[in-house]
Amino acid sequence: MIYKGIIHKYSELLDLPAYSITVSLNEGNTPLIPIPRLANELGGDFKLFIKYEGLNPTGSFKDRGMTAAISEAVGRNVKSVICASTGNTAASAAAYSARAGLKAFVLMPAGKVAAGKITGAIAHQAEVIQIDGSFDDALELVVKISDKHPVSLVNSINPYRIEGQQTGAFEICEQVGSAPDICCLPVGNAGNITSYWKGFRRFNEVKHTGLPQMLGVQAAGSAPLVLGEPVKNPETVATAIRIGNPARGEEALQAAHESNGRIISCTDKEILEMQSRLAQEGVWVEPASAAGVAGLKKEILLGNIDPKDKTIVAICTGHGMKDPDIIVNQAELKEPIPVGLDKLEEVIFSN
Ligand code: AN7
Repeated sequence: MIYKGIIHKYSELLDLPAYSITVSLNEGNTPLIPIPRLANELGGDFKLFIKYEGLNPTGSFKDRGMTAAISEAVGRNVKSVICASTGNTAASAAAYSARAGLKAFVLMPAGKVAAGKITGAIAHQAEVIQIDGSFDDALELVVKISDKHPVSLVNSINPYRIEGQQTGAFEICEQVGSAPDICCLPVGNAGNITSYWKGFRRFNEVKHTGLPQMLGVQAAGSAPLVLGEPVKNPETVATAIRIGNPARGEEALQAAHESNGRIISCTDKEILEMQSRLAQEGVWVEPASAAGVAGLKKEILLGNIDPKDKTIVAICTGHGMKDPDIIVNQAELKEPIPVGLDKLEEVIFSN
């Protein structure tokens, strides 16, 4: 059977209005990659997998929810959509809007969006509006303007974003053969953890696949759900999750509570170290995407999680190519060498 995206595959499990008109880029169907060496390093005797969501059409997990939100909007004869974004939502909204012939307006915090994301939004000809403020400021603005004017909001406050996003959980249950014991993932605006928990429960109702513990991980400089209050000036190198007042924060806390899981934070250093560690397994993810695995490592080392005999799935939400600068700025690229075998031999074999 030809794969045609998550709405086509999971239509019976998704609560989308009948008037929706599917707009798809064949999103979803992402690989579950075993990472046995890292599991060994963390004590062994357990199975660790990465759900590599960076392999979605626009390079992030956002495409699952966006296909649903745009399909609903098109069915309602909407002409324009709007979102606030730390970057990935904007790139996804831009691509799906382009495909549907809609106008997309995307608001982003100036100077705080990774290059591959803002470039994606521009490439798909969204109207890119940078603001002198945070993601949280941008979200407040787009909520207000979409209440007042005929422009549809496609942030994860939009319930169809959550519907589509659940399919990540469905796929994991099918790929593993059951729900994993633990599912860890980064948390920013908290749409993803809300969706995964909903998706695992939905799949369990229908297919009796069981339920995982949810481990949500925020960046330490932007960890409102760990601190128990909004963060006014969130800061982190993981700009995707530089969010101080998550729209679905309550639901994220509920997911952690109901699943007997937790929401914790990791420092930027821990996040970047894990990004590098995963790259050494051939899996290049953007910094925010490494936060889930960094949090898992932390919990195992602290003795808060005993991984023995467990199956653990880490959601890696975005591709490393989204944020080339983070790598380039940490690296030293050597000067070019003249064309010549002796020079090449010197570079390769002189040490
Ligand atoms: C790579 O694009 O909020 O907790 O505006 O890009 O569902 O917000 C992105 C969030 C994790 C957090 N990993 O997910 C946006 C945006 C990556 C992300 C998150 C984001 P949520």
